[in-house]
Amino acid sequence: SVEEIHARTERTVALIKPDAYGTGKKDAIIEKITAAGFKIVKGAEVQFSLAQAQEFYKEHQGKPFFDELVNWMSGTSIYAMVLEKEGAIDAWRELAGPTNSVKARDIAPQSIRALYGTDGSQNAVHGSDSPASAEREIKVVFGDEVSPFPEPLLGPESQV
Ligand code: DGI
Repeated sequence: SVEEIHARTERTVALIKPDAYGTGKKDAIIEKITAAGFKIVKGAEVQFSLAQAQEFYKEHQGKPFFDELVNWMSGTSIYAMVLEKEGAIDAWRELAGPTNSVKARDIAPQSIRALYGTDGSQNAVHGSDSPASAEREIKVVFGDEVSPFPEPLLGPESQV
């Protein structure tokens, strides 16, 4: 049914982080994203304020790597996207690969983090980890500019 299709279609946040964006890997990463069947609902170069980076990563507040992470993520431009497809949240994390780019090169050598990331702190891309995170992160990055939810699919009876 239309409801079932709609329920499985998700939006997620993809960020191309400074180590990949600053070294010109955007086009190669976007090629992998579109080849995997994602629709890019929105894409924009952004630079986080420090407060915005702290808000984005607030679940990690207090951890030893927090300050370095938010300073790095707000120190230069990144490329932010909202991706959409069925099961987008898990599908994008799968394509991105394991958190640590060095380990990713053993575990998932074709993943984006293996190919374009640096190490355990700087790993090329971000992906939301749940529907609630995706909704929150879309608001932190894009405000009211982008809806966290896909457009409802219209059945033939709705099309004039
Ligand atoms: O969802 P992920 O990005 O895969 O991982 P996460 O939400 O647990 O962590 C967010 C980012 O913080 C991650 O992409 C890299 C960094 N990070 C996570 N764990 C560590 C870390 N950085 C350092 N230096 N050490 C860590 O243990």
